Amino acid sequence: MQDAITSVINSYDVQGKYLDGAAIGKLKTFYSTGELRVRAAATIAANAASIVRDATAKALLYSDLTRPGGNMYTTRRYAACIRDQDYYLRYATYAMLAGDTSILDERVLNGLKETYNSLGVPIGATVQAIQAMKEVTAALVGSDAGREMGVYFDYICNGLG
Ligand code: CYC
Repeated sequence: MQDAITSVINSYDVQGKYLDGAAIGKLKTFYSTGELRVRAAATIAANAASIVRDATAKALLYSDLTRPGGNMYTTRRYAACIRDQDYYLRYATYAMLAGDTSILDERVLNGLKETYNSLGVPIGATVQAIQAMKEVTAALVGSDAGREMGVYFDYICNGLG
């Protein structure tokens, strides 16, 4: 896993270069948004269950998915779906704190699409649920932090697509 700082340093290290203006600019942006990121992560942690609940209500409930034959039908599958959304929220929050997507590639997206396809988990509905979490989260943490979280929610959606 990388973060915004190690990603800059690693790329300059392989070139054997000191940081230049572009690198310093990236670090400055990351440090100057540090307070925003930490505050957003604390708010999300304190409200995770309600974010998942509201997004589920917005995107998934009372649809074909929750009726017999749907992928969320039976409490086992319903619970797996809630759990998956909680994974996406938690890992998007980690990635937002790190300012880097590598944790999503390594711990969430690796093999996920194949797993979903083999179990018949609908990817379109999953993307809708993640987009609903993006909206609910932005309403909770404000537009700046919401936009930053949106980068990582969208990254998960693109990785599933
Ligand atoms: C299942 N979701 C799974 C499985 C995995 C994940 C590996 C198969 C194993 C299991 O059932 O636990 C996802 N596991 C992850 C992820 C990580 C991990 C992301 C990284 C931290 O370790 N079904 C729907 C909804 C959607 C849904 C649209 C919720 C948004 O209709 C999810 N995922 C869903 C369901 C299953 C599942 C219902 C169970 C499918 C089945 O067994 O039939």
